[in-house]
Amino acid sequence: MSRDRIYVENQGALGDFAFDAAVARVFPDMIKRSVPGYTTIIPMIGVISEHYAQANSHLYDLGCSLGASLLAMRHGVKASGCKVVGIDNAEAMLEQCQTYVDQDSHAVPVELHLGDITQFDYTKASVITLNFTLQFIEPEKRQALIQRLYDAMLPGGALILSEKIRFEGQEQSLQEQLHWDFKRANGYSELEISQKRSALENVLLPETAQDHIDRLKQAGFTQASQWYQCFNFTSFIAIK
Ligand code: GEK
Repeated sequence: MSRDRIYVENQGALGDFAFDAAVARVFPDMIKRSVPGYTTIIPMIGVISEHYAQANSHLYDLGCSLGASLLAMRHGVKASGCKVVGIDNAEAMLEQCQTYVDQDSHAVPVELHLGDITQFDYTKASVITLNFTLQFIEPEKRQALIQRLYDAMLPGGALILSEKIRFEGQEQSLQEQLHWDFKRANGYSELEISQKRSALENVLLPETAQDHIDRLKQAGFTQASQWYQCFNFTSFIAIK
């Protein structure tokens, strides 16, 4: 696995973070060393998929990147006649994802689509995963996307939503500091941490856990709760 060295050197004027070829090359290392809990969440997406997949339904992974959550879903599914669909709008990421899918021999079919998750035509969904993807969507488009997903979901279906979150008051700085400690413990320098932070500033827009729960309830989900949290990274499950 190639090591993430993207922000090792001083970059001067920093552009916004983008999921380009350089990121695709190091992405597994980057996300593992940057997102507390990622290595726990991925296998649990498999467990949740097994529980909620319904026969002859679709399982969607929105913002599938290189396919970690997608392949966990594929291996979790035990119901018959299911298809796993991955969508991402970053060409370099999806190309690499296709390579990993091709190397993964498994009976459950996988379909990959290059496109915008806010425009996709979802149908017959029993499990939908947004594993650290909604945070990259413009906030004013988030409610419409969640509504679109709810409407395409079968009764009893599950939405898995993992996000970086922000907190009210002093807890924000406490959790943020612990996140940076996590990154230091994983070998990132102060320069790497601060440059990555600046690059993500206009691109990754976190909300509070309550904002997410309220949005899920507003869309119609009868149950919406956090099933996992590590510092300022969390995962929700919502049931239709
Ligand atoms: C994992 N789920 O490894 N349409 C489609 N894709 C998008 C859009 C959009 N509008 N906006 C962002 N993306 C993965 C990790 S990464 C999270 C997901 C991270 C895609 C973007 O191209 C990227 O691949 C993904 O969402 C977010 O479990 O890097 O922190």
